[in-house]
Amino acid sequence: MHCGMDYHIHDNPVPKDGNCYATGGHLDPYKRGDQPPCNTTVPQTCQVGDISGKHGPVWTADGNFEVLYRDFFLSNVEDTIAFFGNRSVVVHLPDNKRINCGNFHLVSDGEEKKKKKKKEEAKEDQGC
Ligand SMILES: [Cu+2]
Repeated sequence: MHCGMDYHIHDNPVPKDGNCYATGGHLDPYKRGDQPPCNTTVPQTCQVGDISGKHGPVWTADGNFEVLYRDFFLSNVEDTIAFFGNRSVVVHLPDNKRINCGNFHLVSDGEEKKKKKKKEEAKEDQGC
C-alpha cells in the first residue's frame, strides 16, 4: 500500500463537461482485470493502461509532477490494440476517487512547427 496517487489511461476520452467518471475503466485490451494489483517489477503482467502501476505513482509536495519514461506496452500507432491517442489519463486520490483527467492529443512534427511559426509571426505583428 502506498500513499501516492495512481494514474491510468482510461478507455474513453474526457467528455466536454469534464466528468472524469465518464472515461470508463482502464485501458486493458488483454482483459487482465484490476486484481491482483500491478507489480512494478513485472510491468509486462500489468494492465496496459496502468501507467502508475508500471512506473510508480504520482508523488508531489508542491503540486507539480513531471515524469519521463519509456513504456513498451502502449502504442502510438492508430488502429492497434494498445493505442492510447484517442483515450484519456485519469489521476486518482489514494481512496481511488478521480481527482483530475485530460485527453491525449496527437501532434505531428509539422503541426508543432506551424504553431511555433504562428507564435513567432504574432510576436512580430505586435512590434511597431
Ligand atoms: Cu484510473
